[in-house]
Amino acid sequence: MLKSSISVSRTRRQSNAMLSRRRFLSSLGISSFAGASLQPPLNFVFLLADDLGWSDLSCYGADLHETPNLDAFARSAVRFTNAYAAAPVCSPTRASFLTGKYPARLQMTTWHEAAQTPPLDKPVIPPKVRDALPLEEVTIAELLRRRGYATGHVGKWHLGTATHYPEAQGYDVNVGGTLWGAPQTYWYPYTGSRRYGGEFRYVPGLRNGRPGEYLTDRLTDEALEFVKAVSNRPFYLNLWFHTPHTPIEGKPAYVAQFKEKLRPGLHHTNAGYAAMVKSLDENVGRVLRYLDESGLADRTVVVFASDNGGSVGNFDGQRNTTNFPLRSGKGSLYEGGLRVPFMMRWPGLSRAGATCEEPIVSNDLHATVLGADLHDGLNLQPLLRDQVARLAREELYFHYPHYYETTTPVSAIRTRRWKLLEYLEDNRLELYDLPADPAESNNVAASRPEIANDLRERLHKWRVSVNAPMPTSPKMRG
Ligand SMILES: [Ca+2]
Repeated sequence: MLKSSISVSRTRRQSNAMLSRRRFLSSLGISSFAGASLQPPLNFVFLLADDLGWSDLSCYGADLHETPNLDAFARSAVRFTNAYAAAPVCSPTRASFLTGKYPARLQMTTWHEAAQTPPLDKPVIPPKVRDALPLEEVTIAELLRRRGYATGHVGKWHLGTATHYPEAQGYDVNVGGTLWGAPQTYWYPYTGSRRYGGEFRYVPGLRNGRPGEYLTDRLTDEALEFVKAVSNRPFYLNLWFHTPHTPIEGKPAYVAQFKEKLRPGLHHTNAGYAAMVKSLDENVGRVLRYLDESGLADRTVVVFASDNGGSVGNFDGQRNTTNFPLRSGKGSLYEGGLRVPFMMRWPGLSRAGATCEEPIVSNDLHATVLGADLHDGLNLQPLLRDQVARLAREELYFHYPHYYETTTPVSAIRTRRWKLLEYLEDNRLELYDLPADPAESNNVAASRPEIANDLRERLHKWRVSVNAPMPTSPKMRG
């Protein structure tokens, strides 16, 4: 898996040997790991927010926002403080959650709409990359369905056009999953055009609604209907909210509530965004309450996460959010673009109210559900049991060879202490001592060249090993 330049302990070598055996058996279609983690079968509920920033929840330090249900969930779950999205934008992180692979290995490094149309007027030309998750990739849904699970997807998908919708990737049920990364509007009937380009957008499966109905509420209604219909057997549900992605449209009463609360000195200043976060929180609360009241909570794993850092761009003239104290936001490989809320509650395994500082990445979810290290992901179950345990992994890698309003093409490597960014227009390096400088404000690449060079070498080796798509020079055009 992730090769480390640091020598591995005997225990790690043994665990790697076990891993190889598992991989070998799994390549034969034999699962040596099915028994321990899935007997009796646990249900899985994966709640994913869209563009929710690292400090957008009260339990992660938000000041304006109010998230009592997610804060209560944190007290019943393990809360990760160094959890990373594999990419700073939507589609690649979603692909990494489902497959356990780095987006660079999947050749899916930017979102669906941007993948095939790189700009040609920049210092380097970003690569054309895959705009859909290949059907031959094995998703969590496909693996669990083979084990008899009912599988459902509700909400944002953004992993390809109709031939690559959830139904083609192992989900029995798909409500609302399409090629689009954002709804036209959060208000019923959720249709229209122009806001995100010319095409007419809608949310399939939600036609029979009521005027005044709000998308975040409706998706939860649909998710609970799915659970009620299938809970006599093991089930796996994705409830992938659009919230709080643009358009920034909160319920008016909540917007008014947060406008009242605004005062000088707050980091979060967008009442509409705060209203959307409140709706997200309420709906997570509805799901958790249903699991409690129906008796399912004791045999249901619940994961809450976001797909990339908070958006620091503007909508209707107002900044969406801040990832304070982290630098930058969505699109960037600084911490604000990558670090996300991530909480997991595993009955019989996780310690309620614990905090875990070990760096983890979205790739790890796939391995964790299976209970075995696989592809680019590690099984996090040992961390749920013991929050000061360490994973047998010395570094995480990120690769975004594209432009965004917050970045130029860039790759990064993060060890427990250091983070190196290599900007691909001119190969310039930035090195940060993360524990001492979590805001990435003091670039020490020039004063610590030995660290910078070692990390650059490891980053380059990794890029070659996964065949990472790279930008090209305009001189090479044509
Ligand atoms: Ca997103």
